[in-house]
Amino acid sequence: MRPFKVLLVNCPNRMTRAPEFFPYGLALISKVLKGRKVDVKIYDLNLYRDISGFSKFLSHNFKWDIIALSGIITTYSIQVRLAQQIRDLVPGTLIISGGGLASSVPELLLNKTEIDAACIGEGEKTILELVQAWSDSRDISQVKGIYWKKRQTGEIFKNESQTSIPDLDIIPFPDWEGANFEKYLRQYSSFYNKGKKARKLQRRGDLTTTRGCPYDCSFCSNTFNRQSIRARSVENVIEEIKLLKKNYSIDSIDFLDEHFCFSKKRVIEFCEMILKFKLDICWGTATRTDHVDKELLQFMKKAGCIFILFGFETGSEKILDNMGKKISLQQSWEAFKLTEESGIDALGNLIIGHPGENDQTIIESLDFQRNRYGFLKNRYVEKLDEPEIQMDLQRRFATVSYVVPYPGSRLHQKYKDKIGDLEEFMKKISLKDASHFVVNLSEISPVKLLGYQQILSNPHYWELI
Ligand code: B12
Ligand code: SF4
Repeated sequence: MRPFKVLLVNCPNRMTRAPEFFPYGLALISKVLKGRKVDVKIYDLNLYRDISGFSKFLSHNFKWDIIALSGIITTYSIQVRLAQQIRDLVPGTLIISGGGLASSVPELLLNKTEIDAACIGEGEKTILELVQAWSDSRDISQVKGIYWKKRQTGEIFKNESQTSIPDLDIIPFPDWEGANFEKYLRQYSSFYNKGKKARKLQRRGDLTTTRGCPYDCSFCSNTFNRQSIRARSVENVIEEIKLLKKNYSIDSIDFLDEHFCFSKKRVIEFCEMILKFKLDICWGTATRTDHVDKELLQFMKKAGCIFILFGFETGSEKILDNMGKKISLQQSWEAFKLTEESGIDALGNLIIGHPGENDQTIIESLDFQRNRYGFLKNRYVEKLDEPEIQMDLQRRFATVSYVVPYPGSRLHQKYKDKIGDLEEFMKKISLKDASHFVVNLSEISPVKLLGYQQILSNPHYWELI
């Protein structure tokens, strides 16, 4: 009997920037399948960005039992197109989709595309159940964690939810080889906009150490769980880093967690292990401003941390509150100051256009930008003539985006009337990031909001007004 064959396709998520991120989630799916002796291939369309190349590939390689698309919320249009191509070229195959898009709009995907099943959330258990069912009896009605469609009638079914994996350490390390890790390292693994120190690093590995987040910010469309968080053991993470260093000579890591510092004790333990094993690695991560303090930051700095990405979001207390961020402006400021004073770059995004946003709240965000900029200028005062420092400062304030009510977020639920037709909305956000204005939820006119975005993201203007 020939082995069961699965093709995993990484869908392009944006065209405006190079494919900087290794498809970590898909590489995990590949690894668990290989563990069951499934014949797996990853076709990384995000890396190659060549749709006609994909159809050529399919016409020559058509014996797939399952073809699985993977992509975040911005891959709707591309998944529609790919699913049609697959159906035309390989009519008998089961087409499934997993990742952020499938988790957020499963019914739309099944209604409007040739996709047969949408997998919700964490995929390691679901994909194994699906493969097992499809190879045994071709009946997927008992597979947990999916929505699926009866092709003949178009009827859509929602199966029982999948249970989450309580112990993340049982998940194997990603299929680096199958997912072109070396190619990402050679071509795309700099920290593009993460500060001067970071840009010098050459071989960045991406990994996650937690899943989920215990908070519930209005705009967040978390693929795992909001309200709970699970973490890998520090030993398990260190093991992965050691392997990445040994096999791929990485010099840096981007921890893609949403809230890396949720437990101070765990982060300190992690830093101690990095030092104990002399891993000599630079790294950066993301966390909330209310979970860092001086002691923790000192540990992090010593262990090689060079930047932390905070979700500052706004300089307005009222908007922080509206977002349900559960953070005060004072906490944002303190986190920024303490982080910079510890020698770690405190990076962070602002989001404008949230419900309740008005001229006054924008001015408050401008003040927040100005204060942070002023603080940094004072710190770098002796080097301010250096063009690299100037550019670095400019870049650090450029990440001001618009709030987008992505499906899966509380904002999406609440503002369905403003969003209008879901499919049209999904097309509008396809391949775009949140620097693209799609719907106005604020009290400001769209034209003014577009202007405010320009002003807030460019320190040059602040001196003029
Ligand atoms: C790296 C990253 C990116 C990368 C690309 C990631 C990628 N792989 O394509 C970049 C920087 C491009 C990016 C951009 C954006 N991102 Co982003 N990003 C992340 C981040 C930090 C890490 C992703 C990751 O590796 N996760 C870890 C792995 C293990 O999880 P995973 O990839 O989701 O995979 C699991 C499941 O989804 C599932 N799965 C995945 N594929 C498949 C396939 C099959 C067949 C099956 C069965 C299962 C399955 O199983 C995997 C293992 O359990 C996450 C936050 C997070 N920590 O997850 C946000 C996140 C994915 N991003 C998000 C958002 C909103 C965006 C933006 C749209 C927002 C913005 N500010 O502009 C932009 C879009 C810009 C654009 N057009 O691309 C949301 C996702 C929303 C959604 N529902 O899809 C997240 C969850 C952040 C959040 N909390 O809101 N992002
Ligand atoms: S925005 Fe960040 S803190 Fe808020 S729910 Fe999402 S991941 Fe958690």
